[in-house]
Amino acid sequence: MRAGDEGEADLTDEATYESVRSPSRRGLLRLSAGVGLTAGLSAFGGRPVAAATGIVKPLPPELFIEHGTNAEMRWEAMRGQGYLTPADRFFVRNHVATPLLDARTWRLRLWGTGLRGSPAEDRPLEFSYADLRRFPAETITSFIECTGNGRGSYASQQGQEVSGTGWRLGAAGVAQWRGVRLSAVLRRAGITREAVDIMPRGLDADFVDKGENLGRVRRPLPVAKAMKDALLAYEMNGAPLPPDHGHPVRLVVPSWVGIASIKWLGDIQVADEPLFSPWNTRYYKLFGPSYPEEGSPPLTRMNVKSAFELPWDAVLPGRPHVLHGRSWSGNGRVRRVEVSADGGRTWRRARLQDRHPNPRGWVRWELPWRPPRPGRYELLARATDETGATQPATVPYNTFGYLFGAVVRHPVTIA
Ligand SMILES: Nc1nc2c(c(=O)[nH]1)N[C@H]1C(S)=C(S)[C@@H](COP(=O)(O)O)O[C@H]1N2
Ligand SMILES: [Mo]
Repeated sequence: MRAGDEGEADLTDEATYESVRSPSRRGLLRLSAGVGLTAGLSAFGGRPVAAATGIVKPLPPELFIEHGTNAEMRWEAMRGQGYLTPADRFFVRNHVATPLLDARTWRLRLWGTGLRGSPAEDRPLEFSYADLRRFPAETITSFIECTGNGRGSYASQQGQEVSGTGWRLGAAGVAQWRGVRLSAVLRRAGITREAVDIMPRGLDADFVDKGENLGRVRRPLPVAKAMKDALLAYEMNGAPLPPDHGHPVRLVVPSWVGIASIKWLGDIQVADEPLFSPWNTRYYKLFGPSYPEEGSPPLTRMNVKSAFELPWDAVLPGRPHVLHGRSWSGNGRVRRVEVSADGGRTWRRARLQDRHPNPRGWVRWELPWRPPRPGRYELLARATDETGATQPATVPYNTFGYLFGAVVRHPVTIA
């Protein structure tokens, strides 16, 4: 595969072409000033289709639930799939619209006081896409999960009103990511011992929250995590990164809150002092009566979660079933999954299908179930990870509804 050719392969696909949306085009026009742009309008015939989401890929209703600029995967779409979440059904979480960038003119810019010689923002070190592809490649399998995944359950299970997208559990997916270790690029760029934080920033348009322009999406990451296992990814599941997932290059920060995995990466500030942005001060911290006035520390690892590969409010025939699901944790491997079909009175151990689960991915599980009689049921799944962390019955409220790690009560009807 030749560097630089990849983006076009996706974008000439008829379905993708048809679904290109006007908000994306706005992002594209805005970026045409300084940053590498796609063949752009010509690649799309100059007449992108208007739509509300700003997402490029098709969002068929059997695979997705749309939430404004975001799209959640329906969990039944994982039934019969292998270990990985195919890109066509991987959730999309966009603060603004997907920009269309051209790998051929794209550059990654590194600057700041944590690099030798302290290159200034307007005189950065630059790496082209081809430069990155010349580094040794590495492949990792890792989940990306939105910090607010499961948020809808604060209202539906705990009666609490929280702000943000009311996701069920479909704001998570596992993919195989191929790219370059961030540590290799930071070393090549001359990272110093004094460096403490990096701040990766996306090339999507400025994020405006209730009229206030907060600039481009960017979130500080401690150098220790950056050097440990973060990846500059240019492929997802063996294909070039699709536009909605960060084409041409995104960061993948395994096990951490999804906001750390900055898409459409444009530049990285490397600093010898702590860095701040709204995404580690105002958002992605826990606020509320259970937390300090200034909020919890910025969130890092995701918590333990489980999901059934069933439609929400599924209607199932009254014969025996095999229930399928997946569980994952930002702390490492899931060791045990229990399922209850009687509201949590009795629990049965599910069979784990992945013998040596990937600590950064999920584990698939199954359990036979014979529904006793027709009617409404709530199916519960509770996972425990290798650190002993498990899913409680309830979680403390926080204003943004982050990290809903409690057992989710999945409604089904037996006909
Ligand atoms: N540049 C940029 N990067 C971003 C975002 C964004 O809006 N802009 N959203 C973040 C959030 S909140 C999440 S959960 C993940 C979602 O990744 P996905 O859309 O590939 O599933 O991307 C993160 N990276
Ligand atoms: Mo997110």
